[in-house]
Amino acid sequence: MPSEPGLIQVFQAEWCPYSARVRQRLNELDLPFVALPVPAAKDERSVMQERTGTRTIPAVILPDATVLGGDAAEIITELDKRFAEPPSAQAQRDQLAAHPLGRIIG
Ligand SMILES: N[C@@H](CCC(=O)N[C@@H](CS)C(=O)NCC(=O)O)C(=O)O
Repeated sequence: MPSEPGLIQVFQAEWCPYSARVRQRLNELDLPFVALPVPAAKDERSVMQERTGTRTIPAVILPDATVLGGDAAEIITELDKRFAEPPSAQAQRDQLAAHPLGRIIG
């Protein structure tokens, strides 16, 4: 699994709606990130465990090595403390709401 110390790293999976919430917020905040796939089976997430201290996705490592874990809502709260929302964020939410295949997560 690659390490990208200069970028925000997100341990996540496409099938995980909590991961989608965090990726959505990172996009709204206009923050580039690396999405790191994890095995579907929790007991196979040993690399994630070593790097973040947890096997529950999503978990985020910031460029300063801070690990954000816990509930997706808690991760988003911590992101919002650190990064200001740009004006473009609302336009992204509007696009999602207007999209015929759009969905509301969480
Ligand atoms: N309460 C957590 C739930 C996260 C969660 O259930 N993640 C699942 C995948 S969608 C997982 O990693 N489960 C393994 C585990 O039991 O920790 C949140 O709000 O983010």
